Amino acid sequence: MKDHQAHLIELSYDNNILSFGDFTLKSGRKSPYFFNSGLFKSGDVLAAVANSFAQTIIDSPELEFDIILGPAYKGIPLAAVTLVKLAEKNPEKYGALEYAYNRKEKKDHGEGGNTVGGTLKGKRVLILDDVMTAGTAIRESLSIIQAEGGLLAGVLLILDRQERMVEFDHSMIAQVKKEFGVPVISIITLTDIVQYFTGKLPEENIKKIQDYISLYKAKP
Ligand code: OMP
Repeated sequence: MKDHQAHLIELSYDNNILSFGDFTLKSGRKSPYFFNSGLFKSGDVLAAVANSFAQTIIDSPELEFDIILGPAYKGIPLAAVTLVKLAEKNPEKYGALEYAYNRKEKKDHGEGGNTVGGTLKGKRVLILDDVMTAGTAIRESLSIIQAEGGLLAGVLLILDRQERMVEFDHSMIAQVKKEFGVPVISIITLTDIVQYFTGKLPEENIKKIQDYISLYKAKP
């Protein structure tokens, strides 16, 4: 595990972003852990996540894109801080990179359209989002790109929970790769979380996660 990944896991745990307990997910699954990016609310945490996203982009040359889409709501600040960090790290390459986000509600006056920021039309779009479980959120982002005439270039996430979709045995990652042939990359995975906390958390917490994994883990 790279330093920035371990740092992000540690900081997330310290700030209750990553917590262990009993949670009900969007998919209806009962999970023994939850990652709440709604709690990225202080400068040091946002700086760490921005750094991890930017570093992951720099370390992943297979991500070839023209614009970043930060889906509303949680993806919006994540995309914005990542752009700032990329421009800081490599102003020549990333200084003019743009981002866009969608509106949750339709707008028929003013600037019009359902996205704000750079235009997606004809561009290779990188989706940047927080967590993937059963893949519903990503599907919504894919339909935004399609509606705006963009092309999917890849997906970049903070956490891949490595779970199967509701209707299939495989993950949304496998589905996106099959349908679009583009990379889906995450800063951390559930495997990283288990590795990081083994020996640090009570055995009982790790056991609950292992049981959860055997119920919902995606088939390769
Ligand atoms: P899927 O749409 O099933 O892939 O779930 C991903 C979404 O669920 C995220 O965008 C969050 O809104 C929410 N979520 C989390 O934020 N953290 C988690 O650990 C798990 C979920 C979830 O509900 O599955």
